[in-house]
Amino acid sequence: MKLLVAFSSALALATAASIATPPRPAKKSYDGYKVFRVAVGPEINRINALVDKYDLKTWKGAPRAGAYADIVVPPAQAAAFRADVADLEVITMHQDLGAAIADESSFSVYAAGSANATWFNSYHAYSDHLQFLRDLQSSFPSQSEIVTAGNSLNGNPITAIHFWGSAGKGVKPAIVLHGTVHAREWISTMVVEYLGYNLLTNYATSAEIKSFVDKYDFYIFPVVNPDGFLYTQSSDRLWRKNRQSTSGSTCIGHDINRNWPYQWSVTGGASTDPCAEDFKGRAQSDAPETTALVAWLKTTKANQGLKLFIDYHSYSQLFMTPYGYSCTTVSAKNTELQALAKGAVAAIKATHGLTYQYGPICSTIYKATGSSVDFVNDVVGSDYTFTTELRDTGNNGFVLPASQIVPTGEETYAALRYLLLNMK
Ligand code: 0X9
Ligand code: ZN
Repeated sequence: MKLLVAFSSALALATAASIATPPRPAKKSYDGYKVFRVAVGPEINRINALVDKYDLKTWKGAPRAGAYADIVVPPAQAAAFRADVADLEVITMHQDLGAAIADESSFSVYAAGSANATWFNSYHAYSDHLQFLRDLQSSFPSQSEIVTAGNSLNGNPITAIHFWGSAGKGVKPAIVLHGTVHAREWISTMVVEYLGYNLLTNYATSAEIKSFVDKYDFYIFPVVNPDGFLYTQSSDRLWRKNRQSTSGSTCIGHDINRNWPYQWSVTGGASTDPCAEDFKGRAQSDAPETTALVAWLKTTKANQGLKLFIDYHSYSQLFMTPYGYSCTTVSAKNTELQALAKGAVAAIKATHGLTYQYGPICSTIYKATGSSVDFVNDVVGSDYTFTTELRDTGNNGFVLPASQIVPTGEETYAALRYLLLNMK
């Protein structure tokens, strides 16, 4: 009865609020949209011309010769585009992107107080992610706390669960796992939560996990770009950046993974166009999310040391090391980092048989300036720094079926476990 009362007054409030608030623009429909993967060879200029002609979005940066271009095509242009690339190797990643999004967005209802493994059977609303973290924390009240690294532009707290082992809070070096920098990379949210959940809930029963949590303090940030993530759920599933405006432009969003204050001015690894998906911002660290995380990481490092930082993204199945800003400069401990990355991808393969490639960001994926990894490696000074691109390699891309959350979590844990066992 109490529940019913609470529900109906919440409904009354919601109704009142909806009368007072102007109508929100409808969520962007991707019904009938196709996603084509085109193998780009010497035809690079032709592919670029088609992207311009039909004003198409690409999922993994601008098309490059020798790589696949994953291209989103609205229904009205699909037949013409397909005919234009009829002589090339083309895979249809999504026959109907809207249908895949609808399927993925059937979130299961989360009842507060029920943080258990069924959480990982579907994707979830942002408010439920916060509730799940609070519930997990209250299941381990003497061993964990909720922390925030500061607020996003729109005032959403950048939230983590922090947990520790037998030595108590804040005395061991930190391990920071960081997801959903890019709003549409939903698998990274779930996987970062999976890693935290696995470590915390198995502490009492697994001697190995106890040894990890006794050795390090874990800070698990499933969503470092909450404004963007909320926007993917309210308005456009494929939004990538934060929700910041730029004077002189009507385009919204700065790419947080091009905004970190280190080697930010290097050219060729980010865009200066506010409308681009990889817009670097007008100045380094001008995104509030970057500023907050920079300060928090520096403080955490000063207080307790920083052993390991991993920034989780999707998709492409890559396990990468510094640097993004240069393809010729390598980290001082590159040999050791490559050996660890090699072991991590072997551990991934041993879990469900999937192949991940590894290597420095710039030579493995593309040049990216102002990325978190370069900053954390060189400026904050983490002992070990990695970033991954999770599943898949191009069947589903950003819209990965919920049935893959648990297996992706399992193989990603295997990689983390390898690092925890082998870092010096
Ligand atoms: O462009 C990026 O920031 C990364 N690819 S993504 O599709 N996830 O946006 C690649 C840059 C490498 N850096 C990290 N993965 N952190
Ligand atoms: Zn990303």
